[in-house]
Amino acid sequence: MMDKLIITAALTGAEVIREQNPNLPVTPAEIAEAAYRCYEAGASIVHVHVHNEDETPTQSAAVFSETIGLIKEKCNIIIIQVSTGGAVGMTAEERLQPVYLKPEMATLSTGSVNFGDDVFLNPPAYMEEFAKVMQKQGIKPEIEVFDAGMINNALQLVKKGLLSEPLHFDFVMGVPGGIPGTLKNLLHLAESIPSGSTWTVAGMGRTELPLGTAAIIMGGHVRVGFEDNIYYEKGVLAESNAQLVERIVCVAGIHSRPVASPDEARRILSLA
Ligand code: KMH
Ligand code: ZN
Repeated sequence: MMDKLIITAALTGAEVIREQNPNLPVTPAEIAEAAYRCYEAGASIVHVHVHNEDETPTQSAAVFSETIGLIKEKCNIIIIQVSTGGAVGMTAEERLQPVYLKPEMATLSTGSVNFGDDVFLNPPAYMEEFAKVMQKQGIKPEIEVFDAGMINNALQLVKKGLLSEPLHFDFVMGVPGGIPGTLKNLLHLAESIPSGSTWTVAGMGRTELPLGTAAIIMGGHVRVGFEDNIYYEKGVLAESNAQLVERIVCVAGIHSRPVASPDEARRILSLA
């Protein structure tokens, strides 16, 4: 029997700007409104990145704190997952700032990967430090897997006592430089994690819908949103993050997979 489907809304990302899609939420108030609309549409987790006023990405504790406060004012129930990936080129200290605000979840990338023309650096020292801080703060990490070897890196952290099972993975597929977003690769990743783990898939661009559909059928979970994909269909920009959530809820319905509420997601993910 499959768990109910956990939908994560990745509302905005470090690499996306309003010029690419005018419906992108940028300010803390816009991000909070988008989170609420995604919750209403069926999301139980919001993955949060924030921006400066000039739209550049930031990991500033002040901006995160304002944004999280506004999300909670609008929607106290949704699970907040902060990004510790931030943007390429940020230091570990910069990236870790939102973790000290004690959100329920935070991302933990377990390996370095080429990222377009850049490199997203996650050497062992970063992974260990990030995992330690999350463990100390009682935050559930979502292990971000941009390529297959990153699963093994996460298992090394388990061996070192820095991560505890059950693990929760996010297969981030289709980043230029990372694992391509094919069904064969998704099957391989899903079969490579320890039994008892949970997983979600974030397919970049046009892979978002087919990989999300596969995850629904396979018993995984799904992430959608403007961080990963700004289009509704080829050449048509999405109107909102909520529109992308609504579509995946519809696909889940077609496949008779009920959608989890935030509290059901907390149980499925063994959140404290
Ligand atoms: N912006 C990417 C370099 C995460 O949120 O944890 C990293 C990223 C991953 O977005
Ligand atoms: Zn992110």
